[in-house]
Amino acid sequence: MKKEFLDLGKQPIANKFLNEGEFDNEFFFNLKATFDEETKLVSLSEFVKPEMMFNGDYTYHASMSDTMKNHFKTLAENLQKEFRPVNVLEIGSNDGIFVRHFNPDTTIAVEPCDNFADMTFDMGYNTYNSFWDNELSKLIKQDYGTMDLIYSANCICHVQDLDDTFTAVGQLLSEDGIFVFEDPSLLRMMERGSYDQLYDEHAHIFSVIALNNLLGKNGLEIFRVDNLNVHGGSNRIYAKLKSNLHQEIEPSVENNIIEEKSFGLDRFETYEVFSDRVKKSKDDLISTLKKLKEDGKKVIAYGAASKVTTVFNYCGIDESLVEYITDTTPSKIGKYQPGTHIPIMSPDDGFDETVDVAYLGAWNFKTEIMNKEIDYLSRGGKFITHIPQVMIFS
Ligand code: JHZ
Repeated sequence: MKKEFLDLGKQPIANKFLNEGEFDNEFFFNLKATFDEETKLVSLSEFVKPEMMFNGDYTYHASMSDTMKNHFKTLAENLQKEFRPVNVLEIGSNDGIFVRHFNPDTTIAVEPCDNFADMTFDMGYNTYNSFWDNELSKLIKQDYGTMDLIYSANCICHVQDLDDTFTAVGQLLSEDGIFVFEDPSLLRMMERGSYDQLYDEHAHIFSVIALNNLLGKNGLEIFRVDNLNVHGGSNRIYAKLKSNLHQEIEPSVENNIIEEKSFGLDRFETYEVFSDRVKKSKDDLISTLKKLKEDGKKVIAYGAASKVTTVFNYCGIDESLVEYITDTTPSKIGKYQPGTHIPIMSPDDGFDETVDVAYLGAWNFKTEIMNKEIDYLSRGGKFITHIPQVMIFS
């Protein structure tokens, strides 16, 4: 049975940045999170149609950060060294940040957003401009045979029907093939109070406990879990076919499950406590921003991440508290944040000496940003965050 524990109010499509004149008739849905007592999976109570989120207007470019470019390069090298895969497929290949490290002759990209599918196609990869499902998996198997490595980053948690996704993976894997995927960690979200990991795209936030149940139901088995720092704390899951007995199950699987259980991720009460923490975070953020305003400070936001859409819409933050948001992504600049309609500017135009405090929307890139903005900090500029609790820092 699914039990609701968090209500983040009416929310728009987090990555649908608007042009002037597009504010009327904007789509909103109820963003609520549920816990499934049976599978222990945390999901949204209402799913948004995938075509409304992932289409030719999709704006999230994975390669906008050096941290992520290095992250995928290192991973690709390690996977090649350890598993020596020949046939490789990526689900949700975005701008090619991962596949670019593999041979285009034996690597397939799957990407539903036309603008990004065009990019990997132009890079020479066989690209299926399509959503991942059983039908597509069968078609690929017919055309190319089985895969030695199926990889996916920040994408499986977007998929609403996980049983279909996992059976589609299982039937395309070669006998010794591996399925590696990484998504935000539920444990880290709960520890850090990062409720902004919840938005339309994130249909689920995974615990290892829940994935162990769901993969197991669909003929797959986790054999390793890596805990990663990226995107506010993620888990990289390595899975294999249950019938593959060569690959040993490593202690990291059980260790993660033990850690999650000791935090209480398998109990509903833990989520009720989290919900109270989120309400307090909202009150603290609004009162801190109001105080800064009263003190005559110029406050902006740094990074128009999807996560900021959740926070600003949930907290009711508008231009009266945060003048504008700066972001380096060309397709976001000149547009307006979904729901709040706060303008997005290039950092070259908006991150100047008039700024007193910047809300760190891209808090998951804190180290990269602190290093980059050394001049801002040394002239007295400050940041504000809600992770792990609301605070101003420099
Ligand atoms: P960032 C997206 O989430 C959506 P978002 C998706 N659902 C997901 O799961 C994660 O990615 C992986 C900007 N920026 O990466 C770039 C600067 O302006 O946290 C981005 O617009 N200056 C697929 O949107 C935003 O911040 C900088 O120096 O929450 C960060 O968005 C840096 C480093 C980033 O993902």
